[in-house]
Amino acid sequence: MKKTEKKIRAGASEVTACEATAQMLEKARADGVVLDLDRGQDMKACPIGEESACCKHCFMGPCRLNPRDPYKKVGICGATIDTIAARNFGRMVAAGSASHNDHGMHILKLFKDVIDGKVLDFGIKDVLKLEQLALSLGIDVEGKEVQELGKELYEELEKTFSNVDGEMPLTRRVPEATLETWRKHGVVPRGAMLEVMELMSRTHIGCDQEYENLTKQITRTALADGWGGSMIATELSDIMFGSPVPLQAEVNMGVLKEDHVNVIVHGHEPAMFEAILAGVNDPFFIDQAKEKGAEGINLVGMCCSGAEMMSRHGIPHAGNFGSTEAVMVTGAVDAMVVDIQCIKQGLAAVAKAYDTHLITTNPRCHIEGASHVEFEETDPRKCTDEILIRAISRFSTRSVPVVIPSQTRKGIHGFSHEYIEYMLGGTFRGSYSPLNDNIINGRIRGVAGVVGCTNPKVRQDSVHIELVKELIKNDVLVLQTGCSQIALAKEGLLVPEAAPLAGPGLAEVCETVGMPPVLGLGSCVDNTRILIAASAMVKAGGLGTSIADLPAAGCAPEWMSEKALAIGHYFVASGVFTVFGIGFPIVKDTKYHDYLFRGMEDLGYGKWGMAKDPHAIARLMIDHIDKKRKQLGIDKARERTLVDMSDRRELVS
Ligand code: SF4
Ligand code: MSK
Repeated sequence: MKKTEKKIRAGASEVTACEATAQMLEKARADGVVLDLDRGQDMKACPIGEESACCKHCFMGPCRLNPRDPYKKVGICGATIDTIAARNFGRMVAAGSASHNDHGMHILKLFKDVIDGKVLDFGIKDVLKLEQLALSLGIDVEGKEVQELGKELYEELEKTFSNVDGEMPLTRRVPEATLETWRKHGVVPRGAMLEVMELMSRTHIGCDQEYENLTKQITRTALADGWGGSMIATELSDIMFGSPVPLQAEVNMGVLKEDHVNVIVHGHEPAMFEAILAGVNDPFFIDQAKEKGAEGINLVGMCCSGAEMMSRHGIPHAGNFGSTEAVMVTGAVDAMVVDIQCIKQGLAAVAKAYDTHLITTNPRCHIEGASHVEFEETDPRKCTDEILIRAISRFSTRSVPVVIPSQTRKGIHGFSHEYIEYMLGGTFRGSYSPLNDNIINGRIRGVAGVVGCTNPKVRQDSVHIELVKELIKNDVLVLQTGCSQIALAKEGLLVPEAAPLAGPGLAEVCETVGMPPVLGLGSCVDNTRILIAASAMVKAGGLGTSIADLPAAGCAPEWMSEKALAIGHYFVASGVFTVFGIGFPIVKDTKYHDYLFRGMEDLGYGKWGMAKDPHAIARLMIDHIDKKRKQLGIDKARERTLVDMSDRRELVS
């Protein structure tokens, strides 16, 4: 018997709330294969590292401070717990911001190549959005052809990464009062490369050792993510591949088909997924698959690549971050194709155990044990055709039993911020005013963004699900992205029929408009859609002058990545109370903890919060929303009124 098999582990349904994943975890255990969900139980996190009470920024250390008595001693260089915590937090934000900016910069490069005619397989699908984005940056669009306008837009957006002074272009979309707060504190981001570089430099031994000053650069670096690289990734992907509009898609492992060649795409960048979509619809490959005895080719997404393609094209989705290893236990995955971010190295061993092709495609992300087929935008089909050839070949020689869980759920996905505006305001006067009106009159209590990862430290999906149910029950409209959106989609909440689960006010609005109480906006990089929606709410009027005034809150209840921390901090810096579940990598009862969890709000930003239990998280968020309602003087407006026909007409007109 293997050593790993002796371990006493929790039952599969205690590890995950996803029945399909639990079924595959049990099968993996029976097969003697160890998945991430079990490795998560086996790994005991270092408590000192978990709370950032250690520093390894130089080789005099590593230095460990006592998290129970954090002011008892300092590092060899004299660094205090506040300096160490701020530096560690800052480096996590730097890494997260770098990831999104790297993603955004590659999308911008692709956009340039499309405009210059160097890449011919992609084009400009949403010309209206191209013009709107240009206009929002002060570019005159009158009489300009797409190519000319695209070149001007590229030159402006390129400053997002290369600026060494001034203000990042997309900060022009920030509500004036929020921008003024940033200017007052000197945190308006300049260029993303500079911000990440400066943060890494300032966190070096013997540099910035004052936590408030360090936090300024941490804030600027996070804002360079949300209002920089991430926003560029979302906006230009919409322009090139089409802006999402609501459409129906199926979620969970039951989307796999035993009699089809199953190809899963997992990662974050849309280009490779778009190219493979063209390939699977090519009659040549369909015939090839049929020749090998398959009924066809079944293209499926996972994680954030999947969330993006589901929102844009209705491609089925097999599961979120916590299910990417488990899905291969089905034996039905003929190829898992990956690009960048959130791709566990453990996939390689599981792929080997189930005779699945694990194929990396991006020069920035190879994995030991996977095969690599490089994706080039100038010749995308070279890579994706090779993937299909391998997947079809594996189908015809499947050597492991196929067991596919039956679970699937239909949901409505693809609520871009433009569509939310249209849905609420109508064709001729798209506006966020009806949303604001419903917040002011109390039918909707406030808005919450519930986003982020899954983490084997808690039962997969369970905190997302309980939290969102509690929020909508209390009339809070929930916007979702990333792996959280998939958790709720699997639970069946992304349908208009879920309206009765909402409180009476929110349910009334959902039924009138025909929308779900939980709106799925896309991948984790698409959190910027929430920033734009929040800015539009401020601009629509009646809810204050800055994002910090809105009755809104955010949460990543099962977060795990540095990207999530960067996202959290750009929401805090933009004015949003942001609660993280799981834990927070800062020692409690320190000056630095107090600064992030209270002091930042006094400066006009949002603030951080932390709670593990979903009901405790909901309480924190709802209390904050109620506090903001009170400050706005709309706390008296939550009396229930019956909606008559003229009210309904007003809501939908
Ligand atoms: Fe220790 Fe200071 Fe070096 Fe950190 S930078 S490892 S606290 S001596
Ligand atoms: S993939 S960052 S696990 S949301 Fe965007 Fe999911 Fe979190 Fe990765």
